[in-house]
Amino acid sequence: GSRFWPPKIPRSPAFDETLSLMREGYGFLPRRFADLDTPIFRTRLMLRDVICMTGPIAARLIYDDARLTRVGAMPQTVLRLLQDRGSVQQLDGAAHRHRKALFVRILMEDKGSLDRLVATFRRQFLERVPDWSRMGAVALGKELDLILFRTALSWTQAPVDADLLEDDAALVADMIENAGHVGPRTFGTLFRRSLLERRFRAAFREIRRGKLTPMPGSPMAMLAGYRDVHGQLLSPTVAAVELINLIRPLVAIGRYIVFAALRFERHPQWKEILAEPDAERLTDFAEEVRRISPFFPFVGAVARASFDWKGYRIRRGQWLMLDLYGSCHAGEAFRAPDEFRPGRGVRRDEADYSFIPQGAGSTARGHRCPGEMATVEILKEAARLLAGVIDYEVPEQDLSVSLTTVPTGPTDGFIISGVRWRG
Ligand code: HEM
Ligand code: MYR
Repeated sequence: GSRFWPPKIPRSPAFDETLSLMREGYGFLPRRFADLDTPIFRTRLMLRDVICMTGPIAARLIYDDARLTRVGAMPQTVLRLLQDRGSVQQLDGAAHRHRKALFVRILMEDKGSLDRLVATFRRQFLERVPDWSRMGAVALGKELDLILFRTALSWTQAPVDADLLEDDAALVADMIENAGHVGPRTFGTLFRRSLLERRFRAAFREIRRGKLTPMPGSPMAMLAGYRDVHGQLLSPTVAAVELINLIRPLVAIGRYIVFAALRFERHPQWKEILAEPDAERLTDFAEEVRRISPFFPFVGAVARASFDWKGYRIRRGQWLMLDLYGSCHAGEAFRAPDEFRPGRGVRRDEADYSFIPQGAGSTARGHRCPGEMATVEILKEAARLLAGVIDYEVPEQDLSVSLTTVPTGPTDGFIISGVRWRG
């Protein structure tokens, strides 16, 4: 990179920048790296000292599982809306690797499991098309929440009563929507989540008592049967937390699908190209959508012990932050980074510390997202459906994407109309 690692970590002049972070969203970190002309600076967030970093060198550090932990790395409300206490993300060392292997098996190694997931998504999507034709205007994001929630239930085999399905889908979408800020809706969402966790906990207890038998090989069965490093089964509480860690992020993929639909509007040639399915070009498109779209803004980590790194002294307990969004938009790594160019051919690659929308480094040994393959495959399937299987109009609306809201999306949500099968 062209940016210079200074001998001493510069400090941002403000006393505490929590309010600026909330105001500036995705732009907060990139703006300060640019203004201070450095890939590293120190500031205070929520009155706590934090070192903020960007780029591939920093990504190597933040995804170094030996020296860092995710415990204490995000505000409690964010933690409990997303990964939650007791989750794989809150484990370190051998216990983390052992539990992570379960996610890697379910989401990466078991080809059948991944194929079932994509096929389920396709079926759930196609099932909605006749209704969309009758509806006139369709809010794509909301429809995708429901489609992906149904997909997640069917694929994991998580039990949810039919009459609660729409409420539960909205709850899971709210976990994601509210993770970026603390507001009046945070606590209501946390409370509703606790009720869902309670129901899932009860389901795992019934499995233990032999009163419920999940389909063998399903994620529900894998979670129920998983034994940790000490040969212990997961407590029903932790099993429920990890079940939500499969369901919630699958629903989050809908946000990338909306960004993909938005790209089809801005670059209609890509809709034409993908109307004739071509595996490589679908991957080019899906991966470039992951690179360019503002989604997971940054990740936090905490030093487990004091150490020296690049001439800096990092003290035990030091809070660190890595700019994922900015790293994916760095001019040093990507030519014309703000331009949508699927032809650049970025791919998920554990050796590439620049293209890191869902974390960096080793999935099996560090905290990198195990859901990337599932995300890419579902995104490809969605692109195939939107470009090649259905036709629709995009009526006049505000399609601008605010970079100050986290997470974000098109202002009017992305409304489509006149949905029909492609002739
Ligand atoms: C971890 C983003 C989809 C399951 C992560 C991390 C990021 C991320 C940035 C790393 C957090 C860290 O370094 O501490 C995303 C985004 C997604 C997505 C933007 C788009 C929808 C998925 C999917 C699944 C999933 C589909 C599973 C079905 C997980 C789990 C972890 C994780 C279990 C914790 C891994 C660990 O701590 O070892 N995700 N993810 N994610 N993700 Fe995803
Ligand atoms: C998931 O559901 O796990 C995947 C996507 C969630 C995106 C939520 C974006 C807001 C995150 C704020 C992170 C603050 C970390 C210090």
